[in-house]
Amino acid sequence: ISNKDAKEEVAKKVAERVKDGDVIGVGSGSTSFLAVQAIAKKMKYHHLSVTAIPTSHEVEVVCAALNIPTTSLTSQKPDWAFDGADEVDEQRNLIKGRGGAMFHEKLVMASSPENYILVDPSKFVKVLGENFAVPMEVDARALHLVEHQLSDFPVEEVTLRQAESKDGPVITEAGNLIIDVRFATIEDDFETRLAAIPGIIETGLFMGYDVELLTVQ
Ligand code: DER
Repeated sequence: ISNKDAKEEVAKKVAERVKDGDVIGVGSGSTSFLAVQAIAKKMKYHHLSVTAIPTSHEVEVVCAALNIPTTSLTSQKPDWAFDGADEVDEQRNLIKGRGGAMFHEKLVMASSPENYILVDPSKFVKVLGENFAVPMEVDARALHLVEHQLSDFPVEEVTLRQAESKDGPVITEAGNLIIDVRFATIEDDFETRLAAIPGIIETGLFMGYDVELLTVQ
């Protein structure tokens, strides 16, 4: 099965879970995008009323284009949520943030009683960090402080994420920078230890969350 077909399959699985009246946290990234399309189709076909809590401007625009009403965590919490991931290990720890939305994504995941992670087989790893660096949203004023405090970790490389169609670094929706940090190993307490460093707004480590994986073999 191709990766694209696998993503389509997984997107359909999450649309099957939609019930009338649901408030759903919607992740960012290409797999979540396919799921939103599948949900919009089901809403139209079955005349369901669903409200989305988007995790980025990108997915907010997609919901608007598909006539899915949106709300925000400021107004209400989701009944359930779905999102993609860059890596999933055997304990269902995740690396997320390739798309740079992990700050808002983690807020939605932490606010949701049920979380479905949509993953095609390419996302499974034996050990976190095999394929992806860990993205971190950092206040620009803390860049040097954070880099200094990261020396207490087994860091192999720290890269400031540069924008593609704009000179200079990526600026997140919250107005911060993103560094991509490659670790030699990732221990279970890294998410909490990194969160304690002043200036790290959020990391792409999602460890120990009670998530249900939706995948296809
Ligand atoms: O950036 C993110 O956190 C996305 O959810 C990412 O982890 C998965 O994106 P994909 O579905 O395009 O692989």
